[in-house]
Amino acid sequence: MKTLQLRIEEHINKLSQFTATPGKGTTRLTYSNEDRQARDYIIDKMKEYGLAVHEDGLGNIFGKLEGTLKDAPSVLIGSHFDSVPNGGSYDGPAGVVAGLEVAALFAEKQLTPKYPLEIIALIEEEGARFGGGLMGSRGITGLLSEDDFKNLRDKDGISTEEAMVKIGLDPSFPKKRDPKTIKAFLEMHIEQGPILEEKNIPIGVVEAIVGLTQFEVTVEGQAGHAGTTPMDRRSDALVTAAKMIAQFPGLAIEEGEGTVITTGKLNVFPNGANVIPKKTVFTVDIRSGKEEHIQNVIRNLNKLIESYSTNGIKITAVQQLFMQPKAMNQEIVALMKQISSALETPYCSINSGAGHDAMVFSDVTDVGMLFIPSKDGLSHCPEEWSDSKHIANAVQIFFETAKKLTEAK
Ligand code: HGY
Ligand code: MN
Ligand code: MN
Repeated sequence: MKTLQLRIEEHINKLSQFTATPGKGTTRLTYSNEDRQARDYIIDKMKEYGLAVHEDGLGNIFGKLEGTLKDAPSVLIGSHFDSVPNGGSYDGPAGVVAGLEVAALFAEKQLTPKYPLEIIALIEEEGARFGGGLMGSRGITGLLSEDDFKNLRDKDGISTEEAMVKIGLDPSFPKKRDPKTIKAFLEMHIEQGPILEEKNIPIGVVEAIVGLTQFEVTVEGQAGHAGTTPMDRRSDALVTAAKMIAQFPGLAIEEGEGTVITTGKLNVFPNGANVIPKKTVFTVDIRSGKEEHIQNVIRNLNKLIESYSTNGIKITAVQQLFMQPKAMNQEIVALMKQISSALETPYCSINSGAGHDAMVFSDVTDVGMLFIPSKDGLSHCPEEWSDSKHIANAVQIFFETAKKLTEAK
């Protein structure tokens, strides 16, 4: 059998090939052909490692190792396998691969746990196709209702259900899962920041995950001729958007304590060089370790919207996602620190500035999360890279943690 590190590198390299933008990073949108290819690979590996595989009504993939206890709740280990546009090869897949390799170690050592172990590959964590994000985990925990799921459309107006059927998935399968069937959720993820690399520490034990919210803002004005419309007779949707967006950083800096705000997407309609923009649609992503800062920035965003809704300009904002800051389960945190020490793997505590499926599962079960270093702190770009030996460290810690959690009462 190939060494653990070699298998990890092979999984990451294989999955990185399933992209719509070869040579320009990973673009793997949910329910795309690239999703289908990655899904087939993950399912093959789950079966190779002796897991019973099923997909739910959202397209989340589960690989189960039955325990000796019948109908007992499972310890879930995994992450997401979708990506941002032109992203990296590790954000998400590293955590799915870590889960797969924990299952491989159970198989290699012919271990049958008391409580079942389930490896999970989650869909649409990034929200790059249907907006919002954390869709796979929100569907499992019931935070995303059946109707909300059905009403989602991508930028071409394709619904989630149509897109699922197109790649052979069945949206009629159950989505929400009874929380009593989940004993714990463990997620390994790349840090996506510079801290672990700068400290030269291979493992970060996550203590808490920031709260976050995302809005889609639409500014509507009046299209017109760029040459014949006097400057004092324009309702220019792009100039208005630009004036608002330019003030966003100040809102976050004013809040302080690590509060951040980002406009990552901006579309202009009709997008003609000699046409005054009629409409702009842009996103606002707000995060902080404290919910009060998020609420303050939302209040100030709404004040900006009100103040710019004049002279023929109409502005609407739709909140696509809101998650409060979440603390990880302290017993699992302590257990993973103890195991890291026993394995003589240096670790430190760390908080997450990125959102993760772990923050959704923390509403319904005990959750633990590990980070590994990101080269140059880069993520959400083709330069994203992490060392397979760090992923192997996390696999060993999760393997010991999973043995404890699948044995303990
Ligand atoms: O946006 C995030 O924090 C995550 O990458 N979805
Ligand atoms: Mn991401
Ligand atoms: Mn991620």
